[in-house]
Amino acid sequence: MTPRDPDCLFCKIVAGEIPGDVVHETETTLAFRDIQPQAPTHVLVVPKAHHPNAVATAQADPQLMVDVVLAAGQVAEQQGLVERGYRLVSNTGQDAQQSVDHLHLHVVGGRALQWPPG
Ligand code: D5M
Repeated sequence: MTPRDPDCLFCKIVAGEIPGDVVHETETTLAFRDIQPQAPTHVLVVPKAHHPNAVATAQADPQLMVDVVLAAGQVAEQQGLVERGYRLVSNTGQDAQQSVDHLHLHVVGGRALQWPPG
């Protein structure tokens, strides 16, 4: 059975209990637009199963982490980001300002991005 946290915002979007602007779906992942976009294209790719962050996902289910990264690549392709490039970001923990404890890869692109991040 897919692990789920009943209090988790992204579990609720995966379950269809909260609306999401879904742009891509696979058997194990869902991708939807970020409600606070930081660039012309800003999509979040999540595993349908609840895992708190990227490392925890890779430890619990390595193939699932691969699925999430491959889905992010498909989103980048679908959104026309591949030619000019894009950023994959996974914030982990307090100092990184992770606000939802369910792994999400930010797929950010559509403009020239700054480095380093804040
Ligand atoms: O990123 C968490 C991201 O989740 C942040 O960029 C806002 C976004 N967010 C919050 N609620 C929603 C809903 N309901 N739909 C879509 N996007 C949402 P973090 O890396 O944890 O700071």
